[in-house]
Amino acid sequence: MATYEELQESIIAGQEDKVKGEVSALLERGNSPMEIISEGLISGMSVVGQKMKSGEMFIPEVLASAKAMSGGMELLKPLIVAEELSTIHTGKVVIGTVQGDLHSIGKKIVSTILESGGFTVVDIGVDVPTDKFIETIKQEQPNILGLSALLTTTMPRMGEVIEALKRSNLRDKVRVMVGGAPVTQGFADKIGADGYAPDAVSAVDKAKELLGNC
Ligand code: B1M
Repeated sequence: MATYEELQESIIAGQEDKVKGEVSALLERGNSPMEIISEGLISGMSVVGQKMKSGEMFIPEVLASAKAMSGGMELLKPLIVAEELSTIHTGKVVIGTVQGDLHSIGKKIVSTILESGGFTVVDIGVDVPTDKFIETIKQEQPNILGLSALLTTTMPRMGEVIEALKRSNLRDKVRVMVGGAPVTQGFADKIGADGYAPDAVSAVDKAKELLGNC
């Protein structure tokens, strides 16, 4: 019988097949998809982060953990969207990780939970140049632009995107929400973002709040 501790261990060990088996077993036992994500997948990944920082884990091992996490998410994503999808169309979000930053996992989780909250999400990936954000906003005309960054070196790109929005006369057409492990409310305020969310669940609340201000 799988436990959250075992699932965390399998994420840390980068064992995708085991992760999938444990996610399936936890689902069969009636655990909720959201709880499996937070108590198993994200908790496991935060241990990976600590081990990466302390030099106990290296890039190839971290990549295996990331792949194992994505494997688990593949099983959970359709369930979350089917289980919690609101029937009310709430708005459109364009989301991406800023240029120079390849971290995709948190952004993908935020996208999934936003979809489950009834938002239409256009995920334009990682390492997204500022011009590409501007071009996509012109094409998609979203209510909200979501920017993710996991590196202290790429966080300043968020401010650059906001400046580019101003230059393109788009700043008053879209609300900007920022997030990612190193991002704070103070940083969001400093660069002139409209909202900050520390995790995926609060990202949905913040997006709904921002939509109310559109
Ligand atoms: Co990287 N990495 N990494 N990494 N990596 C971190 C971020 C780091 C903190 C690890 C550490 O040292 N402890 C560190 C950054 C240090 C810093 O900047 N101060 C780091 C580093 C240094 C690097 C490299 C430079 C390492 C190197 O090459 N020497 C390199 C950079 C590559 C690049 O981007 N150019 C690198 C590479 C990688 C991998 C490719 C190996 C892999 C990414 C794989 C992938 O994403 N496909 C990786 C990983 C996996 C991590 C850690 C271990 C885990 C990140 C993660 O997925 N967390 C990470 C350590 C950590 O964060 N503890 C680390 C799980 C995820 C669910 O959480 O992404 O925070 P998170 O998302 C959350 C919230 O932040 C929030 O909601 C999400 C869900 O709750 N959120 C938003 C995120 N985006 C949001 C947007 C919103 C709202 C909320 O609104 C729009």
